[in-house]
Amino acid sequence: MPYTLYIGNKNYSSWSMRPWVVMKHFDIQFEEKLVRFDSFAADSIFKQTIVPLNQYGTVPVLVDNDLIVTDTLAICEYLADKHPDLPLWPTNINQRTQARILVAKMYSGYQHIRHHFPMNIEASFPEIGQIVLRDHPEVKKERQLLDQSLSTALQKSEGDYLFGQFSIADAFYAPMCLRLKNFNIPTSETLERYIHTVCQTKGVQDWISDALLEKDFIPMDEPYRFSR
Ligand SMILES: N[C@@H](CCC(=O)N[C@@H](CS)C(=O)NCC(=O)O)C(=O)O
Repeated sequence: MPYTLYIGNKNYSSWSMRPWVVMKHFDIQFEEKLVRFDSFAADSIFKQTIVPLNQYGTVPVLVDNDLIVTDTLAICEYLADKHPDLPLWPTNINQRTQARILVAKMYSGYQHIRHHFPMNIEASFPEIGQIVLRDHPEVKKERQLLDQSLSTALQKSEGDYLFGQFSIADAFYAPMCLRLKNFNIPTSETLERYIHTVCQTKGVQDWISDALLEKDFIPMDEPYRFSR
């Protein structure tokens, strides 16, 4: 039986995007169950559907027969364990360690960028990007750190992705690339090229196409406007 992956709205759910893109990219078959973000209240359809699977009430959730795997990183690690024949992580141990460091940084850091630049694939907010960078030095600082850390990996890479071929690390940074693009955040040339590469990657393109078809306005995910 193939896996089942529970995800949220593709336009907004950056965490859902990551394992979905990994599975698409590596051609791991799965059934997708999209649970709309009607609200995050206890009686919402979203929570009523997700909480029985995941006590934390968040997506993504991966179901593999009787095993339920919650949390993006645990899902990606589980898939890597289940498919040792596929290079979900770089095969070289030094690169794999560097990839895990970047993933850990994405997982626990960049709070200010994540707060000010929520993922919203179908929208474009260049003015807000400028205002936030002007008024929030902490965002500017994170932007520099992000650019520096990705550029360092890209300059050493023997391919177009962070560690040569596409890996979990690139999937983790894909929503970040979309945030930088949609808020028109200035980047180094190296990072700009990488953003372009990531956006052209098959799984990422498929996710973006689906997100653009959604046309679903979720007010709680739209701090900068009242309608599409
Ligand atoms: N650390 C969790 C975070 C997941 C997460 O926050 N997902 C959001 C959607 S992108 C969610 O389900 N939020 C529901 C809520 O906050 O109640 C993971 O990586 O899976």
